[in-house]
Amino acid sequence: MTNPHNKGKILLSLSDWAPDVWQKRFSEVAADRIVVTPDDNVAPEDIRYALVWKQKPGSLQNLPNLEVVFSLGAGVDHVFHDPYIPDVPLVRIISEDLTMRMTEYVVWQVLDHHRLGSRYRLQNQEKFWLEDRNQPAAHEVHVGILGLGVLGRDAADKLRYLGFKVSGWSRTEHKIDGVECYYGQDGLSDFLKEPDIFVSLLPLTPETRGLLAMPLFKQMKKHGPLGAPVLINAGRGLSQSEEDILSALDQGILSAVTLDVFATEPLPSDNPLWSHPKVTITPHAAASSSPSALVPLIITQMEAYERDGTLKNIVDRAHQY
Ligand code: NDP
Ligand code: OXD
Repeated sequence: MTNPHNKGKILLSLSDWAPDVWQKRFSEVAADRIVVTPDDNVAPEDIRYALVWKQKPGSLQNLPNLEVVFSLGAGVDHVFHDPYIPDVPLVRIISEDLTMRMTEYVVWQVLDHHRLGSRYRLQNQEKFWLEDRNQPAAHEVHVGILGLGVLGRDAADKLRYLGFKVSGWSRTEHKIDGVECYYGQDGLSDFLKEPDIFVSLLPLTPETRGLLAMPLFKQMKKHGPLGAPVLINAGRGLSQSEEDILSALDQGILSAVTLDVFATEPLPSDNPLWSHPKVTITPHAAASSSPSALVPLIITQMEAYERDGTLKNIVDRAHQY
C-alpha cells in the first residue's frame, strides 16, 4: 500500500457517461481528493484509484500505484470487456439508492403488465371503453425472478408485499422467507414451470450470456392468468436473444416483454424491437447510478480502505460478478 497520508489521485475512466457530474460531486463532498480523466496530463504513478464505467480497454494498464478499481455500476461486465484489467480488487456498487430505483422499475413494470397498462393506453388512444371484470388479483399471479442477488431479493420482497406469488432462481442455494428458491442448471426447468411474469436481474457472465432464448422460453408454461408469460429484462442485453424474443412473441410463447437492456446500446433505430406492439423499451434506465448518492459511498469505502485496508463489495473475478 502507498503512504496512507498520500491520498493519490482518482482516475475517472468513463464511456457513454459525462465525467463532469462525478467530478463536481467529488469536489462538493471531498474537495481534497483530486479526480482526473484520461484526457488530463497526469503522471501514471500518481493514480491510486480508478472509477470506471466501460473504460477504454487498456486505460487501466501501466498505472503502477493503482490499488483499487471501483465500478460505477452494480454490474461489472463493462469492466471485464477490457482484457487489460490490473490484478487489484474490483469493487462494485451496492447502494440503497440504486436498489430502490431497480425495485421501483420492477414493480412498475410488473404492475403495468398485471394491470393491462398497454391495453388501456391503446384504448385511450382509440377513445374505446371496454370494461374488464376478469382481472386476476396479485395473489393469482406468479412472478419468477432470475437472479436473487442484492437487486433480485429486494424486488422479490416488495412484490411479495404487494401480494404476488414470488419464486427465484440463482447460481447457488438460497433460502428466503416466502420465496420459493431454485438454483443451478438443475433447478432451472422446475423454476420455469410456474411464473406468469419473469424478471431477469442476472449479471452478464459466460454462463448467463444468451440464456434468455427459445430453449428457455419453451419450458415456460403455456397459459396463465395473463395469457402466455411476460418477460422483463433489466439485467443485461447480451443475456437475451432478440431474435428469439421476437419469434416467441409472434408464436404466442411470450405474451409481452419489457426490455431495459440490449446487445447494442443505444438500440439502433432499425431494430425491429422498436416497432413490435408487444415490446416495451426503456433506455437502460431501470436503475441509474446517481453521482449524488454514490460518490459519498465511494468516499466512505476509500476512507475505510485507507484506515485499515477494509473493502466491501469486492467482485468475485472467477465468476465475473
Ligand atoms: P448480484 O451479484 O448481487 O446478484 C446476481 C444474482 O445473479 C445472484 O443471485 C447470482 O446467484 C445470480 N446468478 C449469477 N450467475 C448465475 C447463473 N449462472 N445462474 C443463475 N443465477 C446466477 O447483482 P445485483 O443484484 O446487484 O445486480 C444484478 C445485475 O443487474 C447487474 O449485474 C447488472 O447487470 C444489472 N443492473 C442493471 C441495471 C439497469 O439499469 N438496467 C442497474 C443495475 C444493475 P448467487 O446468489 O447464487 O450468487
Ligand atoms: C449497472 C447499470 O450495472 O446501470 O449499475 O447497468
